[in-house]
Amino acid sequence: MLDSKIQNALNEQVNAEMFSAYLYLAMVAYFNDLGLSGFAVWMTSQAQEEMVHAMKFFNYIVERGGRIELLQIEKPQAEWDSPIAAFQDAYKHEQYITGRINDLVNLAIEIKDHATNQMLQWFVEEQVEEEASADEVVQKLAYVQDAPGGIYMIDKELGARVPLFTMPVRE
Ligand code: OFO
Repeated sequence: MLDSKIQNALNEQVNAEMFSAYLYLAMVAYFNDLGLSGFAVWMTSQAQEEMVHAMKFFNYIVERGGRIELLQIEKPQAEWDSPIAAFQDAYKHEQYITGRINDLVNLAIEIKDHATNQMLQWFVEEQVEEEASADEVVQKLAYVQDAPGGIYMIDKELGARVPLFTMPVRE
């Protein structure tokens, strides 16, 4: 049985993960609009991962006998000034999510919920990767400084990311 405080916090995390998916889908739309299909493929995979994150929290709450309450998902930003601005936002967003995961761990420890703490360790590790992968693209984009040749190369590279599951992607 889940303590009500942690149940609410985990329930809110389902919403935060769904918002992450929404934010990255907004970036998919932005990149498609720019004709950067490789960037869009990369962000589609990222959005898929976020849906998986949301379902991990969802399933955990159910498994522990908790009750899900789906909350309203905030409307994400739709436009960015440049590809690097979008990726900087993705990196910033991942740092924000890391903070949320750390707060959840702190709460689980505070109320001595060892099972939740253990489940959250997967996310602690995942956030290291999430921050690193967004930051890696920011660094590459900073390196090419909007030079069309460089953007083209990065687009090709990002387009090679393999999606988690099949979904219609605009090529
Ligand atoms: Fe991108 O890690 Fe979940 O939100």
